[in-house]
Amino acid sequence: MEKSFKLLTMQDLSCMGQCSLTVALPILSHYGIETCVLPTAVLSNHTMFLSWSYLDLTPEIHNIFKEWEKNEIHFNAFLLGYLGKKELIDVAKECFKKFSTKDRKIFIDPVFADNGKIYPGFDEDYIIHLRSLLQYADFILPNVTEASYLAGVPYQEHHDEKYLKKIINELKKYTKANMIITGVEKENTIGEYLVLDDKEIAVDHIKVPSRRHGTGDIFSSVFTAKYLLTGDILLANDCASKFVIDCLKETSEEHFYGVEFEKLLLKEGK
Ligand code: PXL
Repeated sequence: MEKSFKLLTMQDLSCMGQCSLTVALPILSHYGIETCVLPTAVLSNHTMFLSWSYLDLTPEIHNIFKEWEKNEIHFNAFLLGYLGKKELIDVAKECFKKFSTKDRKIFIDPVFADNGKIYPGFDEDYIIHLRSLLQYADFILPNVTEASYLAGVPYQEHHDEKYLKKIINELKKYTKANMIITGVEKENTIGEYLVLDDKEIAVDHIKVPSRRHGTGDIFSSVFTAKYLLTGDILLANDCASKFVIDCLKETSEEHFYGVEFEKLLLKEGK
């Protein structure tokens, strides 16, 4: 990584709930990556709680862009997470166009669904729009549900190879990016399906019997950091999945809304 390497992460700021920016910022910084933020909205808490407040920051983003242009600011990498609003997909395209260095890397985690279901506030129109963003990515990091919806293949609980191949064939119509499909479940394992330039690899881990919100955000942050530091996709995937699994093991049952990742981050080397 060059000396003044800067990453921009664009996602919401949920004041409470251990997701999006409150996860990406500490993790990327831990790995020594200068992390700039483009907060798309401020929420009281994430949308898996019963209720939440939402302040849309899209109007302010236009002011931020004007100043960045004046100050000739550019970013070497971008990590996109939860956007939540169709207009922000166009804003992301504008952001890549105006503020990318020549050799920029773009990581897109198309956060909008999990466990076969779309999160509150998203619809088919959002997904159609999101497809048009995938062409900009070097890496996409959807979970199986998001990959299914983006591909237009009906979600099925059984994540067999035939189903995954169907999804991948459809996704290839929208992007040339490497794909890291997370949360691929088999009988006793959970893992990732990696679609790289020259090969496809299934990586399996022993299932941890707990689920929490925010694990996808942790995965994409560790993956991005490790890939930028090493250029090794398999290593980045192994580190990200191991970190998520270790965090889940450390998270107490009462901690229902997210993952207790902070103490583990202290122990994590570079
Ligand atoms: O963890 C993904 C995420 C990010 N941001 C918000 C969310 C969620 C998942 O529910 O609601 C606001």
